[in-house]
Amino acid sequence: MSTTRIVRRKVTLALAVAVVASVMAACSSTSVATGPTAAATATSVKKGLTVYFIPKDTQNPYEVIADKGGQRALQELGGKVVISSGTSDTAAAQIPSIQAAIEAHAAAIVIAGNDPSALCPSLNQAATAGIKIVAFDSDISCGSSPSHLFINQANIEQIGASEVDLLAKEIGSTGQVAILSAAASATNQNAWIGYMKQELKKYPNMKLVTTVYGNDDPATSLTVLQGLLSAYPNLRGIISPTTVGISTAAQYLDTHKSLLGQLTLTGLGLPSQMKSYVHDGTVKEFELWNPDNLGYLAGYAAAGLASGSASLQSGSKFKAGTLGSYTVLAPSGTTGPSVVLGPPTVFNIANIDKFNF
Ligand code: RAM
Repeated sequence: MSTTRIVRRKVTLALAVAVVASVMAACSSTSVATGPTAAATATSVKKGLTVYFIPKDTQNPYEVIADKGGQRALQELGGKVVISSGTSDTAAAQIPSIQAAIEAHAAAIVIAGNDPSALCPSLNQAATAGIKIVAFDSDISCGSSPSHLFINQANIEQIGASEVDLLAKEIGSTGQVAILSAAASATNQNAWIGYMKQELKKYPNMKLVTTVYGNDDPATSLTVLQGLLSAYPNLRGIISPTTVGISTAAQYLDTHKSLLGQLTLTGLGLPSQMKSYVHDGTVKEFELWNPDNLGYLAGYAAAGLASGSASLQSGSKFKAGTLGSYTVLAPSGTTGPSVVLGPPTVFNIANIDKFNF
């Protein structure tokens, strides 16, 4: 029998066992709440939990820092994290990691969605096998199948609007601007871009000419950046709402300083990657949150959901170690139950040396 078939049989068996177990649990007790909006039933987190962290890819330094935060959380809780993903930002590259989590009988999956809907069937399979689903960084949009908690880095509208405001301030609210994004299917970038477009309405003299996609790959980001610069020689500003895009663009501008007389770059960046460009004047201001804290919060949320000490119910609270207590927000728009880490920080020459991520 081929390996694939053995694996498939194992998964089917595991799913059947999980379904029987959940039916038995539902039948044997009426006091245990099992629905997606069930209130928290336990007061502490179980030890020995395995949480699969599935980042957008395993090579993006931002995702690596976020996963380390998750490992820190599970270490504190007496559990462990398995980091698994592909090397390109596609849903297809993440699906084998979801299957691996199912086979390993993980307690929870924490995933950064490379696509809002393409991951839903696999995640549904995981949820049916009893695995709790948490999205972080980039949300999934699966309706109620499976239900999940989104750990949001910061208010979506605020991120989008503030990036436009930062650029407007630097270019006197005038001229052609462009966006250098990550993958075209990335939920987080697309949500922020939606709010950037709304905010741009406040600046009638700033014109968004195009959005290009570097797939969070430095080489692709550089290629699309060069294409952008040759197609729009009068471009005044670039917003790159991705740490990979902004660092690639900053590196390019650093070696093509003549462009700086006309072109301003801002967006979302890691202070560690951007420090030298701020010091030499290539970039003035950009923003971000602490990705390590994002992963840590997601780790606590996943462990809490798997233990029954956290729930998806609006207004319910759970403890996230040194970060303190967090409250689950009610679904709003296309976002289901979520938790927000906190407001982003704007970095510039005055504060950039204070940050180590
Ligand atoms: C990149 C990724 C990630 C995003 C950050 C700001 O590293 O696209 O999803 O949150 O940038």
